[in-house]
Amino acid sequence: MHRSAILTASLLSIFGFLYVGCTQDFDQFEPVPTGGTGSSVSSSSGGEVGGMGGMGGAGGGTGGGAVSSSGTGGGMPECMNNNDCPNDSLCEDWSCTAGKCVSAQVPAGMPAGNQIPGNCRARICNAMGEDEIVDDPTDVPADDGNPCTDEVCNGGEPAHPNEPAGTDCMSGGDPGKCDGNGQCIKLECMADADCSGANAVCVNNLCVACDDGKMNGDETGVDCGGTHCKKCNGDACALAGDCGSNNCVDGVCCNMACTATCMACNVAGSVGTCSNLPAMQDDPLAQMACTGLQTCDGAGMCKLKNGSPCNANNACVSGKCGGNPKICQP
Ligand SMILES: [Ca+2]
Ligand SMILES: [Ca+2]
Ligand SMILES: [Ca+2]
Repeated sequence: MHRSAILTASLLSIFGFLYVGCTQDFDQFEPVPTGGTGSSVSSSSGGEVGGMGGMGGAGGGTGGGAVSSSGTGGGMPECMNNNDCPNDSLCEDWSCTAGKCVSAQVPAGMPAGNQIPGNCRARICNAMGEDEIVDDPTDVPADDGNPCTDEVCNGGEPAHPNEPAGTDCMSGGDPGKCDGNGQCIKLECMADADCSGANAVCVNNLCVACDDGKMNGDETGVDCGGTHCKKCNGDACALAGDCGSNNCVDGVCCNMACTATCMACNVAGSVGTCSNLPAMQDDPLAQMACTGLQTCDGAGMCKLKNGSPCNANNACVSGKCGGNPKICQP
C-alpha cells in the first residue's frame, strides 16, 4: 500500500533525515515478482507487529544520500504518483518525487513498526533497510502481579524468577517477606509473646512450633532441627533426649530403637533409618554380638564366615557348607 505524498513528506520532515535511497528503474518494480527489490515487507518470524509504526524521535540528520538520477534524463517520467512506486516496507518509504521513485530508509537500529511490549525483543530496521527481530534486554515483561517474583529477560525470553527469601513484600495489605519460592508470607510476630499456642515461638517473623506438623521456622525437617526443636533422624546425637524420636543409635538420631543384631542406624545411604548392616560386616556392639566366626549376611542375619565349621548351607553367609570337615565355602 502506498501512502500519500503528503504523509510521506510529513514523516520525512518529522524524522529529519534525508532520502537515503536512490532512484531506480521503474521497470524493476513491476509487477513485484519474487523478492529482491526491497518492495516486500520483510517477514521476520513471529514477534513484533507489522504495520506502520509510531516511530520514535527524530533519527538525526545523518546521511546525505542524495536522490540520484537513474540515468539518461529526459523522456518519460518514472512515476506519476506514489502508486507507481514500490510498496513501502517497515524500514523503507517509497515516493514519487519529481517523476522518480525514491526511497527513504529508517536509520539502522531504529524501531520498525509497532512493538510488542514486554517480550524481550524488538523489531528494528537494519542497515539494509530491512526489519529484523533482536533481543532487547530492557523490554522486560509486565509484572505478573506476584510481589515475590522479578520481571526479567533471560536469554531473550521473559521470565519471572522468584525473589530471594527474605525480600520484603506486601501480603493482602500487610507487610510480609518472600519465602524464596514465590510466596509472600505475612509477618506474624515480632516476638514469641506475639504467638498463640503453648509451644509456638517467633522465628523470622513467623510463629512456628516443634509440634505443629509443619517444617517451618529454621527447622531442617518437619518439627525437628533448627534452634528450637530436637534433632532430626540422621542428625548426630549424644543422648536419646537430643532426638525428636528419642532414639540415639550409633551416634545418630534414629527412627527406632534399632537394637537387633546386624542392624544399625548409621549405614551409609540410610543414616537415621534402622537398616541391615552390609554383608560381611561384623556387629560387635550388638546385645548379641556378631563377630569372630560370624558376620552379618546383609539381610539382618548373623551367619558363619567363610572357613568357619558348619553343618548346613544356610548357616553360612555364603550359603555353602561343604568339605571334610565341613566348613563354610566361599
Ligand atoms: Ca518488544
Ligand atoms: Ca512479579
Ligand atoms: Ca514445625
